[in-house]
Amino acid sequence: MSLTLIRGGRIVTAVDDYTADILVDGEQIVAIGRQLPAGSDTRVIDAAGMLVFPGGVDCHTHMENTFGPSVTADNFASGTRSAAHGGTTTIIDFALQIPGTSPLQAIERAQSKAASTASIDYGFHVIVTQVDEQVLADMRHAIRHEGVSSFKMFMAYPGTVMSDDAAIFQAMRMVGQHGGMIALHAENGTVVDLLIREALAQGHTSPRHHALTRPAILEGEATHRGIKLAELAEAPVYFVHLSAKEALKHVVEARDLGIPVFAETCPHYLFFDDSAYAASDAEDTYEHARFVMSPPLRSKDSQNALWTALKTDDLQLVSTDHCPYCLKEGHLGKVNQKPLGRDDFSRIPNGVPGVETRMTVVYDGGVRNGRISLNRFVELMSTAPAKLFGLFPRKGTIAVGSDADIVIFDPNEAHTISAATQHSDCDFTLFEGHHVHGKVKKVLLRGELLVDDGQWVGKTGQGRYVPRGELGKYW
Ligand code: DUC
Ligand code: ZN
Ligand code: ZN
Repeated sequence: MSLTLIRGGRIVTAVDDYTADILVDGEQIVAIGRQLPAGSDTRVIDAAGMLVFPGGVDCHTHMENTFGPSVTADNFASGTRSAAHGGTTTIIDFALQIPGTSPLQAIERAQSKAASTASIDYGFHVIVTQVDEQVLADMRHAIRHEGVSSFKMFMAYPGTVMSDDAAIFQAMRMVGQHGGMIALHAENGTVVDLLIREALAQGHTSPRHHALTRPAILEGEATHRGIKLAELAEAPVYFVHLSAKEALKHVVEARDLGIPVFAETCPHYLFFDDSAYAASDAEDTYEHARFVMSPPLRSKDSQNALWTALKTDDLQLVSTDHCPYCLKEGHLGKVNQKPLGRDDFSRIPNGVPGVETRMTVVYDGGVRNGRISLNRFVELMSTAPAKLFGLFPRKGTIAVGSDADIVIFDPNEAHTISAATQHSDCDFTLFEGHHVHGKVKKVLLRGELLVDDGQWVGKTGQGRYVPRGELGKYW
């Protein structure tokens, strides 16, 4: 057994804020108190003047995920190292059901990619692309026996991953009875598709047409429809990457009625808006491809509404949707990246990196700017995702008996974010040049140091699969 004493830090959880020592024995926290004694064999970490948070839980990442011809730029090795540097110690990634195959095979495939390469803990949602009786039975099995209790379904991308309303309803009805939850990508896919075809036919090929063909009203419509389907199915529902006030209003309305509706937003929607597309009309498709994600960036009004909703718990958490594609074709040998859509915005792979910057930018822009409290920050970054997705109290808090996933954070250290100093295999960050206060200094995963004074000291493969329990215990 190895003992570690984290001495004198300001421990912040979703509800607590006090200065104390944390004793870690092996993988877990075994004591919290003032002036805990250290034996000669105890490693002591001085955390005086530092904030001490539970490790971040990012429940929306795409490591080595394949969408059409493109594979995301981070695999589990690079992506989880990058996450750890940003203070995240658990991710929930995606396992894609290839139509005609079982969700259980999808889990097996995802497990084989992550098992020996992830350096932080991980779980999976299955992306369900086809529903029949056998698939429903396999989903039930996944909840009970595989630790996979959430499933993403797409209301967008017809012809590839989109599910129709009946399939979504069937899946919701089943998971609602068995402790699971459907996570929805809410955009009206067939109308978006029509708008894309019309834009291209008129010769509009530049990236800003990505945003123009995915209007907020179509996110609002799909969100409303998803809520109604969930209501009828008597099941909880979760909206991924909620970006628009037109969608948020339906979530707020449902939650006010006590319907179990949950939603995340992402840092890119909190810090960027659709003015980013303004100059992208001409030939310069390449640079503005960096802002191609789905849903696209929204209005300033939407952005303000998202911040308010984070404060009032109308939105429950901030995930990254870390779905990185490089700006430069061939960077680290990666192909079919953003330049794929140089002449046709609809071919630009949708997604941006973010797993390394999530905690820092939300701390700086949220806590330091007075938009959210420190406790709320921890809740959004760690506790709420752990509770919603069946990881709490093993993850998501600092408590005796919890995994010793701990972030030591200097609230005052100023630095400038740059892809050049990050650890992702992606060649850009949306936050390039942003000057922020607050830096992740040390990160422990189950008692092992991964990051020490900003330096990587972890090991590839030391992450572990965390089976998740049935959901609904903490709503
Ligand atoms: N949705 C996601 O959640 N991630 C990447 C692409 C998308 O449309
Ligand atoms: Zn999505
Ligand atoms: Zn995603």
